[in-house]
Amino acid sequence: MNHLFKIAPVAIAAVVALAACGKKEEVAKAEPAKAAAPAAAPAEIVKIGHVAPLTGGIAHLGKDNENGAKMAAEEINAAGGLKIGDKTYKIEIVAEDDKADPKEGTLAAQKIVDSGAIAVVGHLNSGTTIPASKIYADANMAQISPSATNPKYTEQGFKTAFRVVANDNQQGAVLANFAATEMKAKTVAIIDDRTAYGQGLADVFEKVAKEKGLKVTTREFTNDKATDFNAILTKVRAGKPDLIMYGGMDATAGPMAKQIKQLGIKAPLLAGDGVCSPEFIKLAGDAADILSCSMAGEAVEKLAKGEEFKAKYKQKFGTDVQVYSPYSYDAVFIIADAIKRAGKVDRAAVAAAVPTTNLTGLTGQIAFDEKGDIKGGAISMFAVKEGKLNYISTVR
Ligand code: ABU
Repeated sequence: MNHLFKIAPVAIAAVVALAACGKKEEVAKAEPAKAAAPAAAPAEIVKIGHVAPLTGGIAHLGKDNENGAKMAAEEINAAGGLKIGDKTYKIEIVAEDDKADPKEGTLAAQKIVDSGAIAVVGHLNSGTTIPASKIYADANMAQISPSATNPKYTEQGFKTAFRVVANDNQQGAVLANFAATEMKAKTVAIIDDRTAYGQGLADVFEKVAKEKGLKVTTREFTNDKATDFNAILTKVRAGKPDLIMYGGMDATAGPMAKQIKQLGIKAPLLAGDGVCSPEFIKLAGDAADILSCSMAGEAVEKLAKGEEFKAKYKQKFGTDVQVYSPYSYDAVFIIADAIKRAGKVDRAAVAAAVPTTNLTGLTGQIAFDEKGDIKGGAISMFAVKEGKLNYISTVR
C-alpha cells in the first residue's frame, strides 16, 4: 500500500478524535460533572536532521533535497503526526548546510547529533556523506542519503548507513554500456572533478568502457569549483574522441558544455546523476542538447504519483524538482515508519528498525540489502532534446 494512503488512517483517527471532542463539549453543557476528562496533551516534537549544500554552486540541489524532506514532514504532520503509545509527535526538520565540503560535512553532522535529532536525511554529496557517516554511527543514528552514490558509503560496515538510490558501480556500468551500445562510441575522453562522486563514477565508467572495447583517448581532471575548462578541452579535442564522459556536477558541467561547443568539439557529452538536472539546461544554454545522462533511480515522470508530486512541489516552492527531492521525501517516510515500528522515540531503536523497512514509497518499493543499499536499485537514462530532459529507458 502506498504510504500516502497508509497515513490516511492516521488522518481519519485524528478526524474521529476531533469529532469525539465536539461531543464532549455538548455533554459538558448538559452534565458539567461528567466532562472533567483531561484535555489531550499537545503534540511533542521529534526532530529529523537534513544536511545538504545550501550555499555554493550546487545549493539548488541541496535546497531541492531539503524541500522534499520538508514536504514529507508537513504531510505527516497534517495527517495527525506520529502516534507512539499515548503520545502524538509532530516532525520538525532541522536543516544544516555542509557547503558540499567534506570538513563542513562532519561539522554539520555533529550539529545534527547535538540537536537531538532522531535520524538524519543526508548528505547530498558522497564526499560529505562518507566522512559524516562515522559521526552518525557513533551516535547510533540512522542516516539515509537520498543522493550519495559512491559505493564506499555503505561498504564501511556501519549499521546506520542507508541510501535510497542505486550506487555508482551500477551507474558507471550502465553509462559505459549506453556509450557502447546506444551511442556507438569507439573512443572516449574522460574528465572528472576529483570529488568522491565524480572521480569514483569516472573510474567505474572507464573500467567497464575498456572491458567493452572502448579506447580512452585522454583522462583529464578539474575541480568542483572550476569555471574555465579550455585547457583540458583543448587536450580532449586533440584526441578526436567520439564521446566525452564527465564525472561531476551540473554547476561545472553547464559551463563545460558551453565551452565544448565554443571550441568546435562535435563529441556529445555523457554524465551521471549530478548533471541530469533542469539547472544544467539553464547553465548550458544552447549547448544543453549535447548531453545524455543518468539518474540513480526511476524517472519521476514514470512513478505512479510522480506527476502529482511534481505539480505539488511546483505549487509549494515555485520551482521544478531538480533530481532527488522525491528520494529525500521518501527518506522522511522511511524514518517515520521506523519510529512507528520501533514504538519509541529512541535513536538506537529507530536505527535498528530501518533495515526491516518494507514500504511502498513515492519512488517505488523500498527495502534495504545487508549493506544498507536500496534493493533493486534502478538507473534511468535521459537525453536533452530541445532544451528538455527526455526519458529514454530504465535499467535494473
Ligand atoms: N550522486 C550524485 C551527486 C551526489 C554524490 O554522490 O556526490
